Amino acid sequence: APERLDEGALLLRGFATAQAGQWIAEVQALQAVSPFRIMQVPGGKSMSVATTSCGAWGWISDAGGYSYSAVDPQTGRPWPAMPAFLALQARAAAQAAGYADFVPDACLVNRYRPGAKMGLHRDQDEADFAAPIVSVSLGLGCTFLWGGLRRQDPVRRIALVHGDVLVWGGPTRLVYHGVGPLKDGSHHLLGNERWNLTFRMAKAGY
Ligand code: MD3
Ligand code: FE
Repeated sequence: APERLDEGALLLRGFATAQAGQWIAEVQALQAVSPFRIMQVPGGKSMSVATTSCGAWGWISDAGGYSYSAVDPQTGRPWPAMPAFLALQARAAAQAAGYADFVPDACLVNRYRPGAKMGLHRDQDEADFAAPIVSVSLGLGCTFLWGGLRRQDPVRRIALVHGDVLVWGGPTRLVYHGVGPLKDGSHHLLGNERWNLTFRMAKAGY
């Protein structure tokens, strides 16, 4: 049964474990077309996490800021379409958390190697905050940092492992969150990496 973390935030432990092989194969196929790359953030620094996307819209960052783009700036081509398996699984996870009819138009994939981290931030580049975000963890576990609606709010630490799926919506959709530095380790499917997929409604209405 989903674990309720807060109003609108549910943790589905192990939701992706049984079919992890297919999750990983889908990401491998995607990154063969639109490879993982390190983006620059406004201010000029590089992210420590490598990213790619699939679906109608992909998340990008450059010196000018964050946005969603229909074209992969590295290939000059549209992002790969969202595989049916991924769209279906994201929809099923949202459904299990109480959000019916989730049809994501973007899936951002983050690749962490030891030391990679993600600082506290909010996801606010999407058009419609009524839609939830579904996040899937694969490979090495991590410490997920979960704050509040204000940057200075206290931060909870939640251990996420391979196969865990989080669904964020409602009052928690705009919380500050991040990921602590990845510890070195060895996962039987992904070696020293952690992959995170976040399914979003970037543009379409919900
Ligand atoms: C809560 N990714 O890609 S996933 C991101 O593990 C991102 O790679 C992290 O934060 C990762 O933007 C955390 C969990 C997550 C994702 C999006 C959220 C939690 C969220 C959006 C709103 C609230
Ligand atoms: Fe985020």
